[in-house]
Amino acid sequence: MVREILVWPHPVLKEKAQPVHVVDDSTRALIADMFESMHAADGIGLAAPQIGVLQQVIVLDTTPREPESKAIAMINPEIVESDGEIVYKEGCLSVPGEAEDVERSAKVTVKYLDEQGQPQTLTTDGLLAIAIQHETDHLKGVLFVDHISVLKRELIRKRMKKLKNSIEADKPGAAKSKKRSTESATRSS
Ligand code: QAP
Ligand code: CO
Repeated sequence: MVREILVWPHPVLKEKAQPVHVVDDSTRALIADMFESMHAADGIGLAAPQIGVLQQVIVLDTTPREPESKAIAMINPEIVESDGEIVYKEGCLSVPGEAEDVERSAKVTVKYLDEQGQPQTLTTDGLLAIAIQHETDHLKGVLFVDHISVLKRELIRKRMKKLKNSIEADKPGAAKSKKRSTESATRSS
């Protein structure tokens, strides 16, 4: 089932996710929903808090841009080693239409549980390493916008407010707010 992805600055995105104690069918159902929601939105990574679930679960699928990689789900991921530096223009499904340079480690080692509850260790670099850092940040209530300048963040905050207003205006029975949001869009352009 495709779930609604929360848009920053939704308060749930600032919360810390809790570890999963038992990996069972409900965990696997959550992971299936996360893959479905991420693919429907053309994303390469998604963390459970982005669909309002405060559990330490992330999904990654960088195959659209790195065909040699593979889709992967991680439960209770923990980065245990990082090396080097890389700057990459990151986006986020919770910050639609925005992208900014963020500095990350170039190479990471991550420990996690797989969908069977088995402990795994993965060392990787490239886009997957960036995605792992971006998604594990979400589990701590941290978004890429927390890594950029205050000025850039506040500009994005304004655009997200406008986006939210225009989405609400498009819902049935909201003719009045639609007019307001059209007016404000005209004034600022
Ligand atoms: C996180 O990001 C990430 O604004 C995943 O209009 C970012 O999937 C991992 C997306 C950078 C590695 C490098 C964003 C889709 C998807 C948008 C995403 C949009 C449509 C972002
Ligand atoms: Co994100």
